[in-house]
Order: sequence, then structure tokens, then C-alpha cells
Amino acid sequence: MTATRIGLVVAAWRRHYAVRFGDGETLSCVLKGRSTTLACGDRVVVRRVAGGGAIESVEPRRSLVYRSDAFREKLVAANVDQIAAVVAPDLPVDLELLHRWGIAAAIERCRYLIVLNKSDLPGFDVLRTRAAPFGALGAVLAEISATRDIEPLVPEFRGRRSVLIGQSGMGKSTVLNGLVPGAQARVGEVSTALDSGRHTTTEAALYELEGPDDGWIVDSPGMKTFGLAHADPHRIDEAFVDIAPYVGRCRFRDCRHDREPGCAVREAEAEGAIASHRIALMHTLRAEAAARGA
Ligand SMILES: Nc1nc2c(ncn2[C@@H]2O[C@H](COP(=O)(O)OP(=O)(O)OP(=O)(O)O)[C@@H](O)[C@H]2O)c(=O)[nH]1
Ligand SMILES: [Mg+2]
Ligand SMILES: [Zn+2]
Repeated sequence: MTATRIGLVVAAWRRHYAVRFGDGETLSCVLKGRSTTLACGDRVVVRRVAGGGAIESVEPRRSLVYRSDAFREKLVAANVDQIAAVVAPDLPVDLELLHRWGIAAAIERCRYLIVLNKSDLPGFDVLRTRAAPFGALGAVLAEISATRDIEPLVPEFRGRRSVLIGQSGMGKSTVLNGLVPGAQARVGEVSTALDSGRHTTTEAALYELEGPDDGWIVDSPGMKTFGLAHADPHRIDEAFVDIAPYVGRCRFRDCRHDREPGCAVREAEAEGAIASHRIALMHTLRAEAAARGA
């Protein structure tokens, strides 16, 4: 009987995975059985077989970042302790996505870093102003020009297990290439005539940081939506750190914070202590989760 080894999933394509081991070897592996899917960052038990490896089991996950709607789900990265969203001034930034990633970070007990990239471009002041409210919601904000000077980001990633997430063209792969010399992730030109709207990064991949404290970064393909339909409704409620302090103070214990009399959440909204769009997002996420459960 051949021995098994534990390795780290560094790339995933359908049922095939690249798994890297502590000694630096990378093996092409297949997962048996249809019940599970894996993501970059998963730790797996591998048995060597002819031509590669067979994944026998998955270690318990510390966290799992994934997107889902009523119909399908897609794993983005496993075992991360930081979600790093990247935004830039030269493309339309969808603020609701930034809010959704913040909720995912809170649910998965991850640090939430928002990288404000392309500080060399005009319009950066507007981006900074729009991003400022996320600081009050617990996010860490970092301003950077990834093409000019990556140094300010180094301490934000050192020793952490991060996933870079964002809309296409914001500069995730550029940030990655700056932080991991030799990564050589493909970087795209934003909407060149023939290639408009294409995503440059098509599959997630994991890159290990140099240094003693085993950090790594997963670069992910750009996304336009981020559903949280899989999330437990109670975890969603808790994840709204601005709303949660008021939730227990409503007149009715089962208050849905909609139009009920004596709703402390709606009172806080009227006083300007909670932004209306945050309450709306909470209701949207609950409805999305319920639609999937139904
Ligand atoms: N001016 C400027 N351009 C940048 C900066 N960072 C990245 N870019 C450019 O932005 C474009 C998109 O960068 P990518 O790193 O491919 O973006 P991405 O987020 O990985 O995109 P997808 O893989 O499609 O999700 C490239 O042309 C980069 O050179 C920056 O700090 N300043
Ligand atoms: Mg990319
Ligand atoms: Zn209420």
C-alpha cells in the first residue's frame, strides 16, 4: 500500500486539480466521486497513482469563499483568512459588490481589505470618497498604484492567506504579480477593441508568498455578481455590523425590520445611524437565501 501525503490545492479545473506538497513537488490530481468540489486553498490527502495523484479526502476548512444563486454555486477559495477586494477609478465600481464581499468576509470571519488601486489615474479622489464608508464597517483600506509601487501592500498580505476578488480589469493580477515575483499571472488590457469585456484571468490559482510564514494569495477571475444564497440567515444578520446592535431592541422579537411598529432598526435608519441601502441589502440577501431554500 502506498503512503498518502497532505498537499495544497493550487489550481482547479473541473475534477482535475494541481496539488503542491511541502517539498515543492506539484502533482496533477483527480478527485473521485461527484459529491464534493474543491477550491484553491483546500488541503487534501493524496495517494500517488500512475500518472499523478488521487485525492482521497479533504481536510476540514477554516473558511470557504463561494458564490451562489438559486441555481448554481462556485467555490472561489478555501481556508482564506483575508478577502482582498480590488477597485480602481478607471472602471465603473459596483459598490453593492463591495458590500457583498464585506458580508462574506464577516460570515467567514475573515479580515476585509479593500485595495484602492491605480492611484496614479484621475478620479482617484472620487474613488477614495466612495470607499471611505467601508472603513466604518470594519474594512481596512489601502491605497496603491500596483504598476508603480507595490511596497505599501506587502505588510497587508505577509503571513496571511488571501483571495484577491473584484470586477474584471481592476488590477488583481497586477497586484498579485507585484507581491509574488515570478508569478507571471496574465494581465489584460482593459477593453481593447477586439477583446472588450473579456476577463483576463479565467481560473483561480494559488501563489505562495516567499518567506517563513507560509502566506499565500489566490488570484480569481473578475466577477460581475456575487450571490450569498448559501449563507445561513442568522450569519447574514450578524454580518451586518452596523445593523446588528439594534436587532434585539425591536418591539417584536420576530421583527423583520420591514414596516413593523417599534422597529429599532428603522428608528436608527430615520435618525441616520444606519444607511437605508444597508437595510435594503440585508433584505435582498435574506430573500436570495430563502429563494434557494424553497
Ligand atoms: N494606470 C494603472 N494601471 C494599472 C494599475 N494596476 C493595473 N493596471 C492595469 O489595469 C489593467 C487590468 O489589470 P489586471 O491585473 O489584468 O486586472 P484583473 O483585475 O486581474 O482583471 P481580470 O483578470 O479580468 O479579473 C492592465 O492593463 C494593468 O496594467 C495601476 O496601478 N495603474
Ligand atoms: Mg486577473
Ligand atoms: Zn426591527
